[in-house]
Amino acid sequence: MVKTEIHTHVGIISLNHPEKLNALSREMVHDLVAAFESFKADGIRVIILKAEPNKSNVWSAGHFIPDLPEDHEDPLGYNDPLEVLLRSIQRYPGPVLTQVHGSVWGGACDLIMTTDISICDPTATFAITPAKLGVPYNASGIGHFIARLGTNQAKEMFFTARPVDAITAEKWGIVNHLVEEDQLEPYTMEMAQHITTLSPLSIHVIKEQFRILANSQALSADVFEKIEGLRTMVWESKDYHEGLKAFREKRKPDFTGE
Ligand code: YXS
Repeated sequence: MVKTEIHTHVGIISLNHPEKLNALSREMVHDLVAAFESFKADGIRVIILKAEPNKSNVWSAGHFIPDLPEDHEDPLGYNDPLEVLLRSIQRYPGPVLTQVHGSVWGGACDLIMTTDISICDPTATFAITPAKLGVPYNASGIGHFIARLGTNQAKEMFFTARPVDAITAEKWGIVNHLVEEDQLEPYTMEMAQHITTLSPLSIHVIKEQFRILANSQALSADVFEKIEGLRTMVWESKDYHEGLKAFREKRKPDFTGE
């Protein structure tokens, strides 16, 4: 479900499941994590993550919704495949760049927030959608958005679940650069190749410090348990089941807040 290529010290990973709009299924995430591991073993210094085109012009549709559990289980727990992928991006010893053409949804938007540098073209949009499905988003994920955007914009994205267009995404800092469609690939590759000429050890250690500093806000056990209690209430709710059922039945959900 992914394609990989290597150009000297740059590794390219492309999401490649057009039939399901590159939704992040268990299988796709497994292949992605394996690609990161293999690039790490080969000493690849910079990774570009991109997506093969599809008819809907979707970069990724986010979590593969049929994988979300319906049996009283945390849908975004520590061992959820997407969470495992986000940690492998954060711990990759070199920068992970995303090259975005098309719309980005839900968990894939969290993935963009977790990568190191993002570049998009005017077709890109970004939406974070738990409120459309009744999903209790997790604290680490909300933290990724606050870190990248600040609280005001992060709240707007979560509370409206509306796609943010490419111009706004650049203004808000979701992406570092918005470039013309025909420049997306060369611009991203030039930046990646430039980074490979710099000290990989220095960059690795700086990236690790960014990761540690971003997680340096300690939560007390009490606060952590409170957050988990609140989230449990949501995934055990009627709304969560209604959100998943409505997706299966291809209709709008009818949420009651129960
Ligand atoms: O009916 P078939 O078999 O052809 O499959 C359809 C869709 O069911 C499938 N598909 C997905 N399958 C699993 N998980 C998904 N997230 C997903 N999205 C799409 O792909 C086939 C083509 O989709 P279709 O016919 O709807 O294409 P379209 O061009 O009419 O519409 C494109 C979209 C992206 C607007 C539409 O597919 C859509 O709204 N997809 C869901 C986007 C979304 O809300 N993603 C969030 C996933 S949940 C998640 O990431 C977190 C848990 S959270 O929400 O908390 O952030």
